[in-house]
Amino acid sequence: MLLASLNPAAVAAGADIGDAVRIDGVTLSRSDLVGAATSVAERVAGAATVAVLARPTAATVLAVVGALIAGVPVVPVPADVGAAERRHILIDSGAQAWLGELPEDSAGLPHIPVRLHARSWHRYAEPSPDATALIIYTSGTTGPPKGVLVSRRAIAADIDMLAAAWQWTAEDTLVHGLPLYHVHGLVLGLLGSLRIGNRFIHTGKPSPQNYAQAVADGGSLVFGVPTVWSRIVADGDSARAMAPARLLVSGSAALPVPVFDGLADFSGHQPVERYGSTESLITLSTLASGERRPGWVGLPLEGVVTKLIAEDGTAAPHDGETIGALHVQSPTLFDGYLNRPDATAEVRSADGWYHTGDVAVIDAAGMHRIVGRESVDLIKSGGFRIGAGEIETVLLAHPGVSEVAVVGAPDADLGQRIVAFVVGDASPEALIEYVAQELSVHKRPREVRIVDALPRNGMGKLLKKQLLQEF
Ligand code: MCA
Ligand code: AMP
Repeated sequence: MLLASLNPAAVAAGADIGDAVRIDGVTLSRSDLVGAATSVAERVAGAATVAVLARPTAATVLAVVGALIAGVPVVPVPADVGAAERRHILIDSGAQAWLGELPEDSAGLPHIPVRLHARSWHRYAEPSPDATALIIYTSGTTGPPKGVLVSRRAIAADIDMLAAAWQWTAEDTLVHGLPLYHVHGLVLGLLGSLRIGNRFIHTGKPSPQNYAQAVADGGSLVFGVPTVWSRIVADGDSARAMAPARLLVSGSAALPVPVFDGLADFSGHQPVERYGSTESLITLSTLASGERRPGWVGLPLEGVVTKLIAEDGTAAPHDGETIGALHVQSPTLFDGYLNRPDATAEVRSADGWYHTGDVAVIDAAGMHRIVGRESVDLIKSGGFRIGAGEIETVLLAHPGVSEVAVVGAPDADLGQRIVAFVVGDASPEALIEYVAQELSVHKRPREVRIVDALPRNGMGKLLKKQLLQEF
């Protein structure tokens, strides 16, 4: 069973350990979760796909769990989504209704509300492990985001692999304040807790103070993106407040070495770092019982195989120095991009290898270090994956823009920050707001530079590396 701790028979027999989920001021026991989510399942059963506006609330938790009980694929929609991106996600996914919260603009879809106090004790058969659990939209280098088909089998396998690597058990209390529309917060944080059976605390905003409070409340397994950890270290007191936790885990982007060292100094815990993607789920991690090496993301999880392909197409040696393109094989791989067999074929080979787009080195002991991305057009900002192309397309539709180039500039807080170089006569503030309104708030450029011309080569191709040299 995917959400093993919500087994109705066990819950009815009293395996209810009190507060299973704490989120947005609401506390749900396992019995509350099973009863209310099964009531959601009754209202949603039979739908082909539903969209969930994934704000960190109890309604979102019940919507996702209810749809999973009924075997209906969920499209988590970013809480801060703008008009154009919402339109794209709804049309591309074919979502038939909004389940849970209704956004300001429902785009004409029917609404299935979630009632926190409704209860049903109907027993649903467990859907096939091959069934799609989630369709998660994620950015490529160009074009609008693609819907990644994530199966129930992949989710279950990933959580089990991570439980072994992190010694994660029902005795833990997992803490995070991340979005519930991406793998990190939703699959690992929420669904992981509901599979393993540990308590789950969502902190709301992932501020250093909220993390410190959640650990004081018993948090033992703490998840964050590097920006969250970096702010905790900068705060000092909050970093010291991590001491009673069992394991601090960082992922979604590279954890800077000074942040690793700061956490170790203040809290006494060297963080575990792990690596993955929406398409592959988490495939590499350092171990609760093993070496944690600053700047390195660890070993393949049980069942994962990796290979490094050098520029000449041969296998790169595992000498800790030779750089190659990272490919992974894993029971956790996605089932393709929805409606995009072309894009799927570009990254997934017939024999089951996923081409990650990341460049890495591997040492003789099998430890992996991520060196960077193959393309400058895939940006990671605050742990969010953002395509330069999608932002350029939107900005080009603005009447005040005639040419644009978007880059990810190095940023001490966000890892990379989005900077748009624009030829045109619009104000930077207006363009930033335009992207926030059309795509999503977290994709807005943090900086717009109005320039006379963009650097191009003789063929007219943009020279982004030249733009990046300005930083
Ligand atoms: C600013 N704000 C605006 C605007 N500008 N609101 C509307 N329109 C605008 N133009 C508001 C925001 O809504 C927010 O308000 C406040 O300003 C702060 O926004 P911002 O500066 O963007 O947020 P931040 O505090 O800098 O965010 C940092 C963060 C965030 C919390 C670390 O980047 C984050 O949550 N990152 C996690 C991403 C993640 O989970 N990635 C996992 C992908 P208010 O605060 O009032 O709402 S999965 C993955 O990568 C793989 C599988 C893996 O390995 O995990
Ligand atoms: P996403 O699809 O949003 O999950 O983003 C996946 C990408 O995030 C990967 O392909 C990497 O580029 C990056 N990433 C995730 N975890 C790490 C990590 N620990 N270190 C460096 N990059 C990471």
